[in-house]
Amino acid sequence: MFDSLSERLEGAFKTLTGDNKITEINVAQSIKEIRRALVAADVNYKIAKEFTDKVKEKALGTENVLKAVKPGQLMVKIVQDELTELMGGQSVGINVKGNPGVVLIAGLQGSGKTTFSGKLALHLKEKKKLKVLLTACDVYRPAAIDQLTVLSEQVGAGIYKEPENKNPVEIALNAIAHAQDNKYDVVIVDTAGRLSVDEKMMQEISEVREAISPNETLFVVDSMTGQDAVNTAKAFNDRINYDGVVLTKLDGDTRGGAALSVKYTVQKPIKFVSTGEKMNTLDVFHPDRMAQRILGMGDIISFVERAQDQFDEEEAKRLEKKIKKNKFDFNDFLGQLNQLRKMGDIKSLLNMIPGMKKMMKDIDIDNSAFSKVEAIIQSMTPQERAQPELMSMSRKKRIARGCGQSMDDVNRFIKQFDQMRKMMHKMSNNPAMAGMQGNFKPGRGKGRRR
Ligand SMILES: Nc1nc2c(ncn2[C@@H]2O[C@H](COP(=O)(O)OP(=O)(O)OP(=O)(O)O)[C@@H](O)[C@H]2O)c(=O)[nH]1
Ligand SMILES: [Mg+2]
Repeated sequence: MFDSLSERLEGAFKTLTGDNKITEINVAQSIKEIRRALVAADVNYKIAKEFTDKVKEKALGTENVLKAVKPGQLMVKIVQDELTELMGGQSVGINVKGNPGVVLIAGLQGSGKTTFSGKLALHLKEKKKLKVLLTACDVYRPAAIDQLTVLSEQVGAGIYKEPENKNPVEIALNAIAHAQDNKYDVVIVDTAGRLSVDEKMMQEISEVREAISPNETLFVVDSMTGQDAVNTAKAFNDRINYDGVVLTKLDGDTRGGAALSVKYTVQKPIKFVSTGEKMNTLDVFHPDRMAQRILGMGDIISFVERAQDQFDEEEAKRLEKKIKKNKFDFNDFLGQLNQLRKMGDIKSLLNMIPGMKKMMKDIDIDNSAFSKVEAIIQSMTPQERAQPELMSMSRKKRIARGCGQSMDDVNRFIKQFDQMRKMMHKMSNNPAMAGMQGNFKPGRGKGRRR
């Protein structure tokens, strides 16, 4: 997710590494790079310009206050704050209170409406213990009804459909009556999409909206479509004044423009992001965590949350403690790998772990990518697994022989594990600083001063 944006921003901060104070001149170069990075990520020029103007003002303004902080670190912090702000600042939840609560789903064809409807049903059922009824209001494609029916079975939600009825307003109203009779807490209304914004679709969705007065109208948009996504978001908002945005397909090769500029453009919060085809790949959107991810700091909080869904709280707490004490060991790592396997969509999960993105960069990630690492760990003695700091050259040689991997592989893995462990430890004690000192460590830059 957002790989090239992350890399370019990192480059922008690097231009400041050799300097020990912020000046008009060195900031200008960095700012220019940041702007370029945003524009390359498909953020509209005007938004990018306004963004960097703010960053510049803050950077020059804080110069005297924060003498102790290196310019590169200061810049990262400012950009992190501004990115968070740009994406909405606070996370905004979904309101489904009602008798029943009603959520209307709108968006273009293929944006991921039906998939999201299923995911939201699962989310509400598991996180809020609600009884959910999915309603098929796509009256144009019979297959759409089947698709939603299959999803409803998968996630354990009810389904309401009228295959013969071609009137979405009637179907939606009947669904709500059915929900009241059958004690459903929430009705999710999945609607039809069109290839592009057109009058007929807008008319239909606004009629449904007026008839059922939903608690929430959510606009679903494919983040892969960049600026187009933002334009469509605007067209829909002008017409149906929705309550929130759902960004889908963030697991793909998306540049990030939609996530960064949709809030600014329509002034509606992004409420959820979707990162895969499986039903458990939905995340509540948190602007601050997304900013961290973009800056290559990972998103350990979301990761731990997902982990908590998978195994018990005790285990998550135990890990958190170990990370804090810098005692995260190879057994924990192996345990995590096994949990990940069960969760699917390994790649997007891995990106949440600080440092993991780099660690896995050259590895084609599928389940078999882990076998190498697992073989290495399995060749360690129990003592070595529990105390990574024991690792020595002779031990590594023995491990390499034992698992049939090359010495290089073993060395690399252990080094990366070490880095990851350090970074997780720092993150757990001070998230902002860890990111700065970790990924954006002033390194090869000339004239590095302490
Ligand atoms: N990789 C990925 N694929 C997704 C995601 N969300 C949906 N898809 C896929 O995108 C395709 C379209 O998804 P649908 O949910 O059918 O989209 P829709 O908006 O309901 O489409 P129409 O009903 O035809 O308008 C399907 O193949 C989904 O599996 C996502 O977050 N990530
Ligand atoms: Mg659909």
